Amino acid sequence: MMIEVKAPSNIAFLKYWGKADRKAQWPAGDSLSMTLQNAVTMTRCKLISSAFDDSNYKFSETEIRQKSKHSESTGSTPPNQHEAHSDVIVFDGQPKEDKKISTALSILRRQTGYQASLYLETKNTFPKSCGIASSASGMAALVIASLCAWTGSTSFDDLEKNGFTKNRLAHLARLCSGSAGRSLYGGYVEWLKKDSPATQSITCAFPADHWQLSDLILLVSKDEKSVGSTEAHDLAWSSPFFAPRISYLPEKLQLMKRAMVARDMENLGTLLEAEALEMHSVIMTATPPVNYLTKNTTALLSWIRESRKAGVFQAWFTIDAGPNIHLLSDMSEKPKIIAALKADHPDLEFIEDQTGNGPVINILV
Ligand code: 2P0
Repeated sequence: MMIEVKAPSNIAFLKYWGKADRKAQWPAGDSLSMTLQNAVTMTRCKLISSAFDDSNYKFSETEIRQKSKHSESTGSTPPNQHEAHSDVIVFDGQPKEDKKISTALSILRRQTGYQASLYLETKNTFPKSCGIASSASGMAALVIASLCAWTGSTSFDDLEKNGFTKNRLAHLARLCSGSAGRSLYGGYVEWLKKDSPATQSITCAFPADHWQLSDLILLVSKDEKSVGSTEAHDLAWSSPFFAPRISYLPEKLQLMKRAMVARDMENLGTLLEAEALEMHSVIMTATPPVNYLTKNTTALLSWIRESRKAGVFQAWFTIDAGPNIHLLSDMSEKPKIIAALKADHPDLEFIEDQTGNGPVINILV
């Protein structure tokens, strides 16, 4: 049986930046995100119960001989108790060695005890390095798909009966990549630091139907990041702005949630822009400093503020750890923003997204 999981990415309103404990994936502060609808990773997964039953993948003669010996020696051992793994990872149609995926599978095996080898085929609906967190959707999809295969589950109800609630899955995803923990739920999701790694929490703060927002993702640059997020997280502590930021985060979270309760876009938008610029100030004043914003990014930020002031549209920006811009607004503003983008920036590519409902599991026959 093959399972297909569609897991969304998310855009942080309040940013997870810096870790209090790297090994435990305990964040330095609280974060809040909006789950996306269209930017998803699709991952197909099934158990490889023996070397010979996977018609999608051709092993070399040597591998077959080795695996055949292994199968004989383990005799009637059920697939989930095999100790040696020979996972097959296919990315965009090509078999691939992926360090992030194999590290994540090691974490999952250590945390859950499941050992069986997996066939995993994965692709994204959005281009790489476009300002959408592919590790968030990718790791969320990987966790759900692997646990479905290992436990024989075909739905979230099944997973729960087998001991894997959404909450447990969210924490497993967090261990693979922090922001992925927030992609287990739809709507708006908060990840609270609390007092210890064991008490940190990930929960849905508002469902998607509380407030549907448009997110137009402006593709300023498709270049690979020079410094990855995991590495840049570690530099946060060296910025003089990091300590004051951390002390103010709980209050900022409350201000954002109050604006969301009132569905007050202007208030939320003002907070979103200040938050994104604050995170980038920390990043740019770290030792060594990192610069994710390009001159095209800053030119567009000015254009957004000028257009808003001139009453062309009402939209506010946020930016993750890269040069691309997420433009958030009420759904009713979207046509005006697209018209202005086409008029003033005809060559700028953008992706249309909005508040999403969270991951789904399908059975493929
Ligand atoms: C976030 N970002 O809250 C922030 C805002 C980027 C900017 O979480 O090391 O890929 O895998 O836990 O989750 C990017 O960091 O880092 C991130 P790891 P992750 O979405």
